[in-house]
Amino acid sequence: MSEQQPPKSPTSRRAFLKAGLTAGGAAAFAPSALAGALGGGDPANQPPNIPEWTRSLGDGVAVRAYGKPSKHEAHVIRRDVEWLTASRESSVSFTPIHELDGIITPNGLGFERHHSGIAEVDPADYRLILHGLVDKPLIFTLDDLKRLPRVNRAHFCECAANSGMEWRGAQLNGCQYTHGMVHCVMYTGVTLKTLLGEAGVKPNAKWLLLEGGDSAAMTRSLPLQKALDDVLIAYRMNGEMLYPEHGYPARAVIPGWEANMWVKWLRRIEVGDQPWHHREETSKYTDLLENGKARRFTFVMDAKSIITSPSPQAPVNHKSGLTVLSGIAWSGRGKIARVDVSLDGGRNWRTARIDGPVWDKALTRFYYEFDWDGRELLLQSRAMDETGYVQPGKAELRKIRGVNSIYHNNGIQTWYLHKNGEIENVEIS
Ligand SMILES: Nc1nc2c(c(=O)[nH]1)N[C@H]1C(S)=C(S)[C@@H](COP(=O)(O)O)O[C@H]1N2
Ligand SMILES: [Mo]
Repeated sequence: MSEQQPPKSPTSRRAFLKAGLTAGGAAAFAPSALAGALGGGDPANQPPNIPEWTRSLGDGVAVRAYGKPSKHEAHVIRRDVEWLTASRESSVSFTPIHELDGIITPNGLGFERHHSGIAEVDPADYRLILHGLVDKPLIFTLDDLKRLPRVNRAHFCECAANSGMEWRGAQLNGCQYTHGMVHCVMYTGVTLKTLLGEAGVKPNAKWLLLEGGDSAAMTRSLPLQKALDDVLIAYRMNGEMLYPEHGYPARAVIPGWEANMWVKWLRRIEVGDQPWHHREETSKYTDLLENGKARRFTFVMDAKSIITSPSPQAPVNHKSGLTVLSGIAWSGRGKIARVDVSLDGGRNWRTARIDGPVWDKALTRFYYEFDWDGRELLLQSRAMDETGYVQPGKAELRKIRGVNSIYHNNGIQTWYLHKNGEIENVEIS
């Protein structure tokens, strides 16, 4: 083992800190420089006292062979809505987006949507069949997939039903429920173009069928053009193998398109010359318009954004002063170009600060820091993508699409910030 620098002794470190702070002026020792901060906790663990955790030895390395968050973060979990299909036949959970920052969703927190529960696939028995209008039908093992050239890409995955309960008006008090059917993960896998290249696609091929290995045998039709553009067959998420609930050992990643097409536990790809007919309950995701007609082939997820904090589950816990507003924006048509924020229900807009990577068809993080005077506010965010598309207001959206839809609601969300810091889901006209 190589020699490491000995850790600085607590005394010298404390002396250093003290020197640093005094240099900044005595005021640095005030409980908090930020007006209105409430603090809290147990004074026995706070300066100048020595806290409990400094007095005794902690766990060694062997105790946590696989790490997990602090016990104080145990509330940061996926949640479901009881009246909403929480059965084994059809279930959905929501990402706690109000508790996350940056753009990557941790592997244990991404929303789940299953039509027949989680298939527990044995990787040794995993096979992916590629057949139909190809020169050479092929069967890939998981090891075969791993031997082909790999790519790494972060993309958001949004269920078309995200925000669906809000079409008719403000319903659910928390962005986990109104907007939590989205996650953003760094996938590792092989491009579908590479797989199709191995098999050789016949000239009359136009559509692909993707089929899952769960008992729903979920199938979706995918245009060949999209398949050759940017679709991945992914087996890793954020560096780890896919988790079972996200399709272990392999799933389709269809960047920017509705999550229903991202077939999990992918077992078969058939190449054909037209779209297939699908069963209503798994794969139709059709939008009903006011006149009873339906929108078909609404694959792309339009630009959308949401303020994740403050939000109903993440209230403001100071009375006034410096306040950080933060949220996520995304577009199925490319990169996010700009995000605007309003504090007065859309009368005035200011440009938010984007921080972190701005990637194609991925979540993008924005911030807006402001000095809150303690008065009631109506918070909104509005995303713009690189095609020039601007996220519409809910009224604007209903004018075109009516209120019969469940899917593809990308309207602007309003949060009502009360004087006591609490936030409410509201709609304003
Ligand atoms: N095989 C299979 N793939 C599936 C589904 C399913 O039930 N079975 N659900 C789809 C739907 S409707 C959504 S929203 C996404 C959810 O992906 P996630 O569970 O990884 O978040 O998976 C899609 N792929
Ligand atoms: Mo979905």
